[in-house]
Amino acid sequence: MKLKIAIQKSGRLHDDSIQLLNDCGLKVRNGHNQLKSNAEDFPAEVYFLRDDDIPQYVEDAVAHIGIVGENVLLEKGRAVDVIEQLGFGKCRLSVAVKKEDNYADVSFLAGKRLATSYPNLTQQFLNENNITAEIHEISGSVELAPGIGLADAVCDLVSSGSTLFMNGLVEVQTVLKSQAVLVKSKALDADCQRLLDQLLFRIRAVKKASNNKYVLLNAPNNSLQKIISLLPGMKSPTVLPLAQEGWSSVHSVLSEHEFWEKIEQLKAAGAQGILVVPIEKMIL
Ligand code: PRT
Ligand code: ZN
Repeated sequence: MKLKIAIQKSGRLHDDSIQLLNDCGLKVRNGHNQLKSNAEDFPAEVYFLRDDDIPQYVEDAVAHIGIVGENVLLEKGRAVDVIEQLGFGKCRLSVAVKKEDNYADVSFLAGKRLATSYPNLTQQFLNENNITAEIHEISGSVELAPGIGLADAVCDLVSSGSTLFMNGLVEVQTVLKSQAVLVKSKALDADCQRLLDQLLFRIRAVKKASNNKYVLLNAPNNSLQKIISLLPGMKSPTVLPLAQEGWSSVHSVLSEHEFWEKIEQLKAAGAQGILVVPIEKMIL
């Protein structure tokens, strides 16, 4: 009995997918020249596929679970369950027009030709806005379409925005925000579900750790209370006396989003020698 996991064979999600599985203790050999590979140290088999095919493999339970972008998942409309957002592969599906166009609102798109690799999501967006426009489905280099007269606008994936910029386009409307997600087949038997639960426990511990930092600092004892109040820690901070009289070492965990603000406050409260260390796994 093995948990069958579908990931992208090559492309933008491949490395992060392999990394996540490795961080969860599933050693997976790189699959550039193979269709599947056995994981070491966990009863799992990894399938390397085009990302477009992953939703269907999971719907059909050929793969029990998969890692795929929400953009692909929603475009394909397959019946699978999303179980976890994975925090990588972040991008947005956006409408972009030529920079010289006077775009005021979505009504600009009425009667225009829109090039996209996401015809379903684009059509849905147009419907929601009561706009009738022509959709030209193209599979790659969508951003070139307006420049060669194939379309008036595009609906394409954007991350940094530099591809649009280089092609004289400006992003005017976000259709969807996307990131990689873990999906599962609706038809998992009890054995698969048990393996999935084990893997999910590990994924959550890895995710939690990557959102947190371990912080060590030195504090003068007279500002210890103030510093402790700034650091919640998992239960409460660890405080150890330093060899030097009147000083303590304080250890705690800080979440990524409050990190910089707290560091400023800690310095202002008299903390010195602040060390910040990555956490590998975090189990609460
Ligand atoms: O071969 P296969 O079919 O598996 O791969 P693919 O070529 O279809 O997909 P791939 O590897 O390009 O992307 C896989 C997934 O990564 C996408 O489905 C998204 O979920 C996610 N992702 C995140 C992105 C981007 N960011 C992204 N920037 N996918 C594509 N892009 C492209 C975009 O299409 C445009 O051409 O990058 C360009 C824009 O990037 P910026 O940084 O210039 O804005
Ligand atoms: Zn693809």
